[in-house]
Amino acid sequence: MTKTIAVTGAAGQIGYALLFRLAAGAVYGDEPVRLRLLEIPPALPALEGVVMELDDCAFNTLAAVDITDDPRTAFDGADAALLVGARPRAKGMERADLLEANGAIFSAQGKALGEVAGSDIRVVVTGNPANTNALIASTHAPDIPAARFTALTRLDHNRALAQLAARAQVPVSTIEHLAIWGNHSASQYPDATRATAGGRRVLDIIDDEAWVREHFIPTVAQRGAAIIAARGASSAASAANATIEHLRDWVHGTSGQWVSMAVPSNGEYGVPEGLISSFPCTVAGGEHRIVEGLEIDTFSQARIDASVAELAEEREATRALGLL
Ligand code: NAX
Repeated sequence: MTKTIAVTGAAGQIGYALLFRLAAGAVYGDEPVRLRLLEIPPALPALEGVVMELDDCAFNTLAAVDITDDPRTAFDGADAALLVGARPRAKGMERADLLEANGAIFSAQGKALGEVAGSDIRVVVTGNPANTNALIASTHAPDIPAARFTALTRLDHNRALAQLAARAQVPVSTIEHLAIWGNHSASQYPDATRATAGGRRVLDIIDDEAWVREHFIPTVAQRGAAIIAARGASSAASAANATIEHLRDWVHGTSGQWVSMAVPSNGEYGVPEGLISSFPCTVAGGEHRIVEGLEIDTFSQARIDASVAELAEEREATRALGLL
């Protein structure tokens, strides 16, 4: 059966790296996909050009492409919604201004999702501030279970995997039990304490405690800024890749492997209920589950608490603006 994937901000740079892979079957394999692309009116002409290129790929798996500036049209009957488009922080913009601008976008999109999305909808928010944008959208779609709203920390997870694999000189594919906790921001906590490669503890292989605190954690947390400095533009292909992996694993499952996803807290690990925070998760039967019962050391708990405090502040600021 044809799967409908809605993508917002489709004419942007992540959109350009995302759409061709979605059309080629990166999430649903051989099942045909219909892409519903949402943009603001000034970006629709550019989006038409992207659609011409999609046509010119003649993908066997691409059943249809529709473009629109109306969220209700974009989300109608959607199986998945990738919310990539967001208002970037402009010069001189305060955090409250940013939250307000994005709050307007994500409350309208949440409402539209609640009204018209398919009954099995899965929402992945990539647009920043991703965790809080997901919370705003979820709040405005009370008829969709909160667990169907998630935010992207898979890019942070993949960045951490790459750093660990390079330092331990092991293939990326052998590393398990890595986790990103908290907010998709510089306060996030990339946690390698339980990571293993081929059954061995990665930190034992690396055998350099200072490296974790002085190199690994800041490199992962600041990677987005390093890419902007080098490329003159923010991460796009890697963000698109992570968005696809997040949705693909949510649909198909992780066979017991941990992945990092920002999902609504039920109070796990001291994260206040309702905050959309990153946790180690597994997916089975189309449902994500937070990995429970882990013993968290003092250093890790302090780092988790600090990132979660930032999320709680964003929630308060959003409430103060009347967006929740
Ligand atoms: P671009 O500025 O290239 O594209 C964003 C697109 O969104 C634009 O075409 C714009 O017209 C559109 N847009 C704005 N408001 C919209 C609305 N109300 N409805 C539909 N479309 C709308 O940004 P890009 O580099 O593609 O990044 C998109 C978002 O991803 C940004 O918020 C960015 O901060 C965020 N990122 C998140 C990452 C993550 O790991 N969670 C990593 C990469 C990226 O920084």
